[in-house]
Amino acid sequence: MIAGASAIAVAVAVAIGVSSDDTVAVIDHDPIDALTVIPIPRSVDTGTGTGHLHLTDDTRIVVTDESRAEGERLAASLRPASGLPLTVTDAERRSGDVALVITDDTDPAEAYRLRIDDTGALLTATAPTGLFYGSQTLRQLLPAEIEGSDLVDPPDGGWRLPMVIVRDAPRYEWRGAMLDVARHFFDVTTIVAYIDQLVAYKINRLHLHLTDDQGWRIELPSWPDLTGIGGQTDIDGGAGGWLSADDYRRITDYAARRHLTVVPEVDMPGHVNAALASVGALNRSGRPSTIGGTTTYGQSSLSAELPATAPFITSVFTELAAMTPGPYIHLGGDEAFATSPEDYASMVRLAIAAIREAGKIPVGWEEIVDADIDGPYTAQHWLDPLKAVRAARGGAQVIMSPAGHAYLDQKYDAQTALGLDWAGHIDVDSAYRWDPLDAGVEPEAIIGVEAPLWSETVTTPDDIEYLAFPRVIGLAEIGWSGTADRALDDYLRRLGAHGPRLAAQGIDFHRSPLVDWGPT
Ligand code: TNX
Repeated sequence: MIAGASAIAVAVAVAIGVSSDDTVAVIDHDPIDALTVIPIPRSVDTGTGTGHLHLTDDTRIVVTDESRAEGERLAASLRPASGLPLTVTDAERRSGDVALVITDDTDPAEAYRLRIDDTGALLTATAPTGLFYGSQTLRQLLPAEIEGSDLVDPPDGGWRLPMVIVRDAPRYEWRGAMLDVARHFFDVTTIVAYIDQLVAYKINRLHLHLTDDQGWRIELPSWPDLTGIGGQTDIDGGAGGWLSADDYRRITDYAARRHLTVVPEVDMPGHVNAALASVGALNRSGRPSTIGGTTTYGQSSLSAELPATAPFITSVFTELAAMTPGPYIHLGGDEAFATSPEDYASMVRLAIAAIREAGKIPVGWEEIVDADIDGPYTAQHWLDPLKAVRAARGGAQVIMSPAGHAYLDQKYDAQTALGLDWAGHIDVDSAYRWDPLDAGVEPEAIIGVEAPLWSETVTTPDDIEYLAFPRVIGLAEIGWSGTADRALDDYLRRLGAHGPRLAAQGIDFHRSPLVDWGPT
C-alpha cells in the first residue's frame, strides 16, 4: 500500500510484457506517483489489471435503487464532453461497466473505495455521499478533456482510467468556502455555479455572508423592508439585489443534492447598517440611517437598549432558521467596535438563544468567545489565535480560516488587480502551506477549515473564479487529506495538471507563476 504523495517513491510504473507476435509491448500502467487527484486520497495502490479501463459506447453505469441518483449524476457529468451514452441501469454488472454500490460496512458516510481493474470500475461507500466523492475522484482519473461541457474528440489514448485501488476518507467534517454576497450581490446562477466548482474538490459547506453594512440579501417573511430598502444597493452604490425565499430554497436544494450544506450568516451586532437603514426603530434617532457605499468596518451597531432590538434579533434568526435545511446558523459577531462589551454579550446571547430554540447550531466569528456563551457553539477563527484557543477551552468547536492563508480576497501578489492586502499576499504556496493545528487550538476542538471570499472588490463571476481558483483547491486538500500525505512540491505538480481541467470548465483562474501549467 502506498499512503500519500510524499511516501510515493516506489517505481511501480511500467511493466514490460511480450505480446503474442513477439514484439515487446509496454503495458502502460500509469505510475501511481503520476496521478494528479486533488485532494490526495488517503491511499492509492496499483490495481491488478493491465493497461487501462476504457469507457466506450458499451460502458454502462450500474446502480441499485440506493445508488441511482449518484449514478445518474456521474453519468451526466461524463456525457457532455465524451458523447458516450453511459446508460444507467440496475441490470447485472458486465465486464467494463462502472458500478456504484452502497455497502453496509462501518466506513463513515463520506468515505469511499474505488477499484478499477480488467473487469470494470467498482465504487463502493456506505452512503450516497461517499459515492459522490468517489465519483469526483473517478472523473479526475479521466483525461482533463472530460471536464468540458461541449462534445470533444477523445484524447490520445481515449477515455481511459488507470488501474488503481483507492481508499479514501476525509480528515475534517467541515470543508468550507464562504461567499460575501452583501458587499456585492451574487445571484442564484452565480452561487450554484460556484457550488459546482467547489464540490468537485470535495468541499461540503458554503457559508453565505448575507448581510453587512452595504446590503441585506435575504428575504425574511416579517421584514420586507430589509430587502426592499437594504437590498437595493451595494458597496459601490450599484443596484444590489437579494435572494427571495424561493431563490434561497433553490440554492439549498441544489446544494443538498451535491452533499453540500449551506450555512447562512446574518452579521450582528456590528456590520448592520443595511438593517439600520431599513428599520427606523433600530436607530436611537428612531429614523432610518442612510444606506450608502460605506467602506469602513465595524462602525455600525444594533442598540441593546432600544425596545425594537431584542424582538428584531429573535425574529430574524428564528425566520432564517425556519428557511434553512442545514443544521447551522451563523450570527457573525465580528468587529463590533461601536458596541459596548456588555451590550455585545447580551445581543450575541440573544441570537444564540433564538438559533438554539429553532433547533440549530450557532456559529460565529471568533469574537463571540467574549460573550461568555454557555453550551455548545462553533467559533470561526480568522484573526486572533488566542480567541480561538479560548473558545476551544470553553468547549466550542472551531473552524480554521486564518486570514494570512485562507482568505481568498487577499491579493496573490503586488500585481493582482483585484483584492485587498491587509493580511498579506497569498499565492498558492502560502494558501497551502499551513495546517489547522498551527494556531495552537486543541486538535479535538477543530472541526475543519473554511476559505472566505469577501467581496469589496469582487463584482463578477469571473472575479470570484480568479480569486478562488486555484487557492481554494489547496484549502480543499488541507481539509480532506492528512498532513502526512501533503507536500508542497507534489501538490504544485498535481495542481499543474488541474489547469487544463479548470480551463475546460471555463474557470478563469489565476495562472500562478509558482505552478508549471504545461503548454498553453
Ligand atoms: C474582515 S473577516 C472582515 C470583513 C472584511 C474582510 C476583508 C471578518 C470576520 N471581517 O468584514 O470584508 O476583513 O478582508
